[in-house]
Amino acid sequence: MAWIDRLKKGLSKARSGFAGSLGSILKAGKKLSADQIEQIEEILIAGDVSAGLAMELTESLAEHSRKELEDGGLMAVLKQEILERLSGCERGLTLREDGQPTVLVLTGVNGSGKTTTAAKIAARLRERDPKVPITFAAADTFRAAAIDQLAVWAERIDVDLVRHNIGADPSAVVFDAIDHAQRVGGILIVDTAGRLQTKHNLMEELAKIERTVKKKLGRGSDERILVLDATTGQNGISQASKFHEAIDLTGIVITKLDGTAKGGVVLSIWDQLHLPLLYIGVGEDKEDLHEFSAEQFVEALFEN
Ligand SMILES: Nc1nc2c(ncn2[C@@H]2O[C@H](COP(=O)(O)OP(=O)(O)O)[C@@H](O)[C@H]2O)c(=O)[nH]1
Ligand SMILES: [Mg+2]
Repeated sequence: MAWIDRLKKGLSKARSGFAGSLGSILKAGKKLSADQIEQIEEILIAGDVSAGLAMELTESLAEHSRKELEDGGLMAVLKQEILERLSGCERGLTLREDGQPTVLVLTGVNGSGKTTTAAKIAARLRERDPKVPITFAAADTFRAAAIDQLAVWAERIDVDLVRHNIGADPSAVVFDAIDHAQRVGGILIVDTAGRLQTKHNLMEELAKIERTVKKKLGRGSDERILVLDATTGQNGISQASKFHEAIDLTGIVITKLDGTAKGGVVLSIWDQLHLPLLYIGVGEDKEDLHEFSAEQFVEALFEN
């Protein structure tokens, strides 16, 4: 299935929920009543669009609705506004070209989709260049199942895996994984743990991983990516701020957009944090992750 079709399928809940509610008010380009204007703002906020941005979008629609518009004119205004708001948020993954290994660190709370995303990114990179060596570092040493899950993916996609035993220091895994990546070259993807409270604070653990990268390579990791579950909405945004404060994130992956009737989190993240959206996930298959395109997103979200 082509990506645009997967995306449309993945966004079907959001399309009939959030986007559908907006569409039914905005259709036909009629002038908006005060009630409808209020309703639009409520739908945007309920759809995980942050309050300030919802107000701005609503004001713009109200202003346009006072003008003479063709059928569907307001819908076009909304799409255009959203595209403008998302401008700058697309960015491709940083891949080094100086012969040193590229280091990507995936972070996020438990269950957000880190391990699956590590696998999907590896599969995407493989597709792009089948010859590039890829290594996984199993730095979620908290549960044996977490290491095994990554091992299964490593075998399926045919990438190298550096693992230690359960309970090992995640930084020690990263240390060895960098050694390996320096030997074979290519890309190192570090899968980390997500539990927030244990004997070691997660943020300290992530900071230590970063120090290990710096010590080994004389520079930081190339990407520190937050993997965010779209169904956590505004809560996810405050999570993102915490991770950002702790480890200076470089980008975001939003997963599980197929599981939400909203979708506004995509707008809110960029609006509030200005962190680029590298990929979005719309399902559990390895083909269900793709580089983010604002235009495709808006098209898939609002298509009738
Ligand atoms: N529906 C859906 N499920 C996803 C997506 N990404 C990950 N998952 C599922 O979310 C669950 C947790 O993922 P996992 O990668 O283990 O999360 P981790 O704890 O952050 O490593 C798994 O069942 C994944 O298959 C997505 O985009 N859509
Ligand atoms: Mg995991």
